[in-house]
Amino acid sequence: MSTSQSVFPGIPFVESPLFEADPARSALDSWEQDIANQLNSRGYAVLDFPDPQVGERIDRIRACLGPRFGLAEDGSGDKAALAGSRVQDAWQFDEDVRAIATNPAMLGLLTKMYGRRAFPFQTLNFPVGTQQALHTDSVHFSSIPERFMCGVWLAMEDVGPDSGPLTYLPGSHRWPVMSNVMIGRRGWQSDLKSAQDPYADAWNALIAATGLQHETFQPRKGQALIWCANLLHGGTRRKNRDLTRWSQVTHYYFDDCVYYTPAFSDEPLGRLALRDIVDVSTGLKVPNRYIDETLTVPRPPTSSGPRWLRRLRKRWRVMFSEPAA
Ligand SMILES: O=C(O)CCC(=O)C(=O)O
Ligand SMILES: [Fe+2]
Repeated sequence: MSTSQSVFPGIPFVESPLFEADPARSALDSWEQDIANQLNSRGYAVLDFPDPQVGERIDRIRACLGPRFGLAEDGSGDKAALAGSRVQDAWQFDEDVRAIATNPAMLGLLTKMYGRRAFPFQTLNFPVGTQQALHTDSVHFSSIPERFMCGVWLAMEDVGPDSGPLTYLPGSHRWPVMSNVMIGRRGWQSDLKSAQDPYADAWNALIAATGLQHETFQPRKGQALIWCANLLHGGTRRKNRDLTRWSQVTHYYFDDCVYYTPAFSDEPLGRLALRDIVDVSTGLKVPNRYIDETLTVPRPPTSSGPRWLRRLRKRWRVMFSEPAA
């Protein structure tokens, strides 16, 4: 075990304040050291996806998913109409999506980088640029302890400047993790179009104050980028809407954490919008755990269903969720 992990088991190895001085770094091979240094200093790392068959897998995935987006076998079709398109969790029916998400070299690498076992819990396949506003994945997929989450973005074709490449702010991963507490907002049972919306003003203020500059990722097919949970990133404008920008994003969590969505939580009051997480590698649910205890925190009820059920839920809400007087 590294010094950093024995002193700070609740901080990912590559994000630890002890990272630079940690003798455990010398136990990493040079590929791992390079990636660890990139993650630590910039909040992302670029690498060739560690699978010799990745090119063929990509071709098969595009052939399988293309028709869902109205694209013909030769790739022709109305790309402009694909704004916002994605397939979530195609790993459930596509063996190649699953193989990329569960790539053993990637799992081994992430496990070393974070100091806990990594597991994939979600895949997203995009046929075109997302144009998604700048955000951190932390506000979608938070954890306690914080930062035990990362994304791996795989280029499923060469990406040029006009198809809306991925963008990010190197160094922004070192900012405090955005929370409702910081921006003075109540989250529990709030209604939002997107879990990232409440934090946009705060991120914009940080960008203006720090002057951090955007970079874009214009990779070759088969290159990948790992981003830390708190790295600010998004999709740039699709300057040419006839271009595709096929990609797979796999989101990873790490063992023995609480997995929740901060936008719908009030952490100090113990109200956590817990996530039901499934490990893509095993297809099994992963329990929410804090140190050596499994959590059974009440969840926000939904407002659908018959009247008797809604009444029951309301009573349940009053019993478990109202602030103590
Ligand atoms: O591919 C992109 O443009 C961004 C995707 C993203 O932010 C995510 O999946 O977390
Ligand atoms: Fe993201």
